[in-house]
Amino acid sequence: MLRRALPLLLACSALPALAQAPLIVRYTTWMIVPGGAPVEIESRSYGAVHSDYTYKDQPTYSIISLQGDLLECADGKLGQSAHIVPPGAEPALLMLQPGNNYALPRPEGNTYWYVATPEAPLNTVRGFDALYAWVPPGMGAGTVFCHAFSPKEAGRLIVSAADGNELASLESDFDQPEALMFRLRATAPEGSLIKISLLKPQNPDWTIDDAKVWLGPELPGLLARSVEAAAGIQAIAERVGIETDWTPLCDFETENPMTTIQWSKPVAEGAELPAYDVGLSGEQSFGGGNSLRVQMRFPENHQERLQELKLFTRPLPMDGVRRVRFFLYGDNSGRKVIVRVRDKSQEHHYCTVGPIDWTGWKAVVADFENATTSTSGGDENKRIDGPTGNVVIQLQHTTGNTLESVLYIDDLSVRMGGAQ
Ligand SMILES: [Ca+2]
Ligand SMILES: [Ca+2]
Ligand SMILES: [Ca+2]
Repeated sequence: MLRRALPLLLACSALPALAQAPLIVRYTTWMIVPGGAPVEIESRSYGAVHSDYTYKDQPTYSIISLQGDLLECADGKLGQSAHIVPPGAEPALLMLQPGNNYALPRPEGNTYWYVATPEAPLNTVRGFDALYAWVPPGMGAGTVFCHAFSPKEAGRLIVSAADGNELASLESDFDQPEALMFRLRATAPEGSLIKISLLKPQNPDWTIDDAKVWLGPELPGLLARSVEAAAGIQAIAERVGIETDWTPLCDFETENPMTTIQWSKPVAEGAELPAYDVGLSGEQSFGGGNSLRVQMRFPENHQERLQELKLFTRPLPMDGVRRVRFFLYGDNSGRKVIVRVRDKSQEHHYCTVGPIDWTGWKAVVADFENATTSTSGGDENKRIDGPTGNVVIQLQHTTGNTLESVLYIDDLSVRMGGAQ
């Protein structure tokens, strides 16, 4: 027993020491910091570290309440440290804007978080040993993104379990954003912590410098410097409107919920193409061992400018849906994804998600609350009324897209709780 526990204890005791070095951030980076606790922000000029160029950008630091009100805006001086105290007792957002120069924020205490969402990535310099994220209950996997846009600047991205065991890693130049997918070895009812490291690449031709890091939209986009602070991510995520309680609808393990599959434009009787083949498959999966495989094929002389393959689920339990989420294994085909929900009154709600411009697993989120959506028919109350509804995944082919696609869909869930 002791022999098994000892390496774990040692691994854990080594973590806080590593976590103390201040992170270097650049451009615009957001944090959440406790109210009333001072934050020391060191400003470092790019020119002091690199001999090739000097930037005159002066730093600006803003404190914004969790409700979005600007509380304080401080102009820093390049090369000098600033001392900022968020007013009040409530946690607040800290927007760091060192421009092309560097900021090294050091909040007092351990309980603070870096924002790392697709919209507000963490802009790091020279990587980091350990940042901790929280994987909500019910999620057995997730994605971490990195983009080190400059050539030759690269990194080794590693995701580990909280005990230090590596789950996934990827060394790349990250010239384009790339996702690293990880699978947890075990899930817990209260969710799981993971450790993310961005280290110097092993390839001797590469270095580590600028890199944007963010979490896939299936994870609360917050990173902590300590395990203790990571344990508080759920509570703070909910306060800033990051939803952590999704309702799973289909896992595509044993049942194919797509009961109707059709083209938007009629295909001539007996025509060989366009054709589709849709069914459960073990070739790829996000959660579990299976997913829904969707193959579509078009003739070379395809005449229709637009054709859509529409996949209708059977009626699924839902009411007051605000968001629909599923995982899509993309093929970079450029086909557009539209998510429709048909509510109990036959009101159709449409949300265009965008083109499939990625390869591999990625969360697709149709935000019926905030994104531009349209409705037609039904009771016209613009609410996705239950007790059941059908999710329709529409894959739009346009002239110029590749003629053949194989996509995979997994883990469909909804976020409910709409008004009324
Ligand atoms: Ca690069
Ligand atoms: Ca599955
Ligand atoms: Ca309705």
